[in-house]
Amino acid sequence: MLSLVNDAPGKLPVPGSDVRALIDRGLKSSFWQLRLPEGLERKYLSDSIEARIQHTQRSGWFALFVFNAFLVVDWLMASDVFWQSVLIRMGVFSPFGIAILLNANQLALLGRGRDWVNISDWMSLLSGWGATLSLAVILWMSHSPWVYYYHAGFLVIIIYGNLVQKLRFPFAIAFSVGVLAVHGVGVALTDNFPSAIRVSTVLMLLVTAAFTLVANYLLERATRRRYLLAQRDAQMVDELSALNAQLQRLSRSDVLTGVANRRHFQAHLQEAVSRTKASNAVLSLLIMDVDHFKAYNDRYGHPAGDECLRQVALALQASLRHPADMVARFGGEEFVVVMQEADEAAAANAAERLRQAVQALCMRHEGSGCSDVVTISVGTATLCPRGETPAADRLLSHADRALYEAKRGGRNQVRAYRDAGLPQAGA
Ligand code: GH3
Ligand code: MG
Ligand code: MG
Repeated sequence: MLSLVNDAPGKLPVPGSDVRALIDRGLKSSFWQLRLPEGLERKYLSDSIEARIQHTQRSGWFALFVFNAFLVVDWLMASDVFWQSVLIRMGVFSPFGIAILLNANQLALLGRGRDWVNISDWMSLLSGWGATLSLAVILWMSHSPWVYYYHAGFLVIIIYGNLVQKLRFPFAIAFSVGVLAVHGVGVALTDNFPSAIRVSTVLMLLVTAAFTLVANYLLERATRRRYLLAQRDAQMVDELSALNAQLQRLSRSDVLTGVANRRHFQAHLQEAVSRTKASNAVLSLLIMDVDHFKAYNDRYGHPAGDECLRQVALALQASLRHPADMVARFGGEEFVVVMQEADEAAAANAAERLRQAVQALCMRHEGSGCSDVVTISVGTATLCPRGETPAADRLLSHADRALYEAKRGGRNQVRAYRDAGLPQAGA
């Protein structure tokens, strides 16, 4: 199931809130609402932080390379301050950028899960501003006649921050405003800035900032929606598998008693028999039938009969010792137990224990011809790996024959089917 997280690694479900409803609310939110519903927002930030750090690092190394490659442009357009540019780009900004990129993971962990105070975003923002300031200082120092055209470099920086680095929208706004401000101050401080170039670069920068911010918003919104859809899918898969598991459980258990039903028993027996044959082991099957149950129903009524069957099933279940042994309702008032790796002696012991357990329930049965309480008769059969097929059916009919003998012998007793011939008295 999807759960909502505050801070990784702890997962905290939001009390009283239904995650599916939160996801649907997020998907239906208005165009202007970027933030996901409370709780989901934190989970989104927490889930996406690793991918964001990775993206920041990849695009950061690429940007650092481009930033230094712009020395070529410095050489062409601001050659009078070329060596200062080398110092600023390679000696000041690059070590700062490299240190951040190498430690991005550790730095990001500091701000993990704390929403806006996300170190990874702050680092990207500060690096972007750092690059902006570097360019501004180079332009401010240079007296080259081409330097006015070099203001187009701010466009590159804005496009990088808003579209390549994909700063989160609030950070993208702060970043764009910062670049515009630095550029504005730079233009104001530059003497004799030709007004045609000044107006056009300011306008171009403004429009570029506006367009890239719109694109940034749309990108972030699409990313968040994709996240919500993926969460909804995961949630649905979880719900379906839970339902499926529940259905499987239901399809395998008996409605009245809760123990395994006949279908499950048959599959289980087939499987157990195959395994037993393959491993040369032994397997025993016990069939139990409540004695004079028709009379019980007649005397105490059908609902009491149902309750009696429930109690018998519980007693049988509780009396099994090995976790792999399985009790199932075979039908009506008949139960079966599959005992893996149990030889004839173990089966006889278990059968007697089950018989006593039912008797010990002390459920009054005045109509019984063999006791004054509810009792069962048990027939057992053991499969030794001698390889005749179909073994499961044979085992069942053997156990049934032994049960028949137990009934014939007076009920409330155990009989075992012996391979050599006729059933004999059990334990
Ligand atoms: P025996 O000792 O030979 O086994 O006699 P019996 O009366 O137990 O056997 P019989 O086959 O004559 O009767 C079984 C009865 O079990 C008849 C049927 O009404 C009852 N029965 C079968 N399934 C259920 C059930 O789900 N609930 C209840 N209350 N009775 C059931
Ligand atoms: Mg019966
Ligand atoms: Mg019966």
